[in-house]
Amino acid sequence: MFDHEQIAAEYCRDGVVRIREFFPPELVDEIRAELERYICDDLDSKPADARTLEADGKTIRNLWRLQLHNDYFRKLGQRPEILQLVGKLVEGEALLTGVETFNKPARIGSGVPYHQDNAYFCQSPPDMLTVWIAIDPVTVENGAVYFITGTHQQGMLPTKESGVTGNSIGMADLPETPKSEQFCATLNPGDATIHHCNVVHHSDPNSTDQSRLGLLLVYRGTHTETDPQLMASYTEAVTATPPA
Ligand SMILES: O=C(O)CCC(=O)C(=O)O
Repeated sequence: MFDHEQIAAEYCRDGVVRIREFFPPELVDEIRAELERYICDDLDSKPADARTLEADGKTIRNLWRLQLHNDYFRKLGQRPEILQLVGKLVEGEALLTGVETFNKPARIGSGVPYHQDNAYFCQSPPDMLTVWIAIDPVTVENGAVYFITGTHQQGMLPTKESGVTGNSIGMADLPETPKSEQFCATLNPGDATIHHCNVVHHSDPNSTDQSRLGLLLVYRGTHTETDPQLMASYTEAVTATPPA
């Protein structure tokens, strides 16, 4: 179904690869409907850290830990064809560790500061990645994710607390690569990117009338372990700025 060799080659070189039509339109519709149902029927009964709100205090910025709170999304993330592809990229057996959303709602969706995901995941070796699936169209204007290709080969760069709710740890120094030279992941619904946990990326606020909903499936190789030093920095940052 997926061209594993081509995807792996691009992922290894750039730290990010775009895959068109990762999910068919019917599945995108089904995911949207289940997210709406979950928010409407289930979310109130979940712990506060099952979601992060935007600055208005009511609009959802992120849903977290859907793999624990919702059978549909756990099963989706454990589809054999995805585990097989991801296993090749994490160089081992793929383990689903997170299912979440970055909703980026129209007009009030907030930005995400420059970061490397492993500042949050804290894994060694860094054989961990995110499959980011577009549910809405993703455009330059509504807040596409920008990646600095090749930065996954630089190891962990210095971090600092960001003060951003839902993205508490960012990079200490802003990268020099201008946005015009970064990879802007514009996507149609059903398209996806897969990015390495050390590739530097960020996204802008959404100032348009079009929502930019993304569903994220996060995996690590079963062989990775938590790095105590990374975890100490992350714990300080998330304690200073909790997700909820
Ligand atoms: O969806 C976004 O705007 C940011 C996503 C992100 O930071 C991530 O996938 O790690």
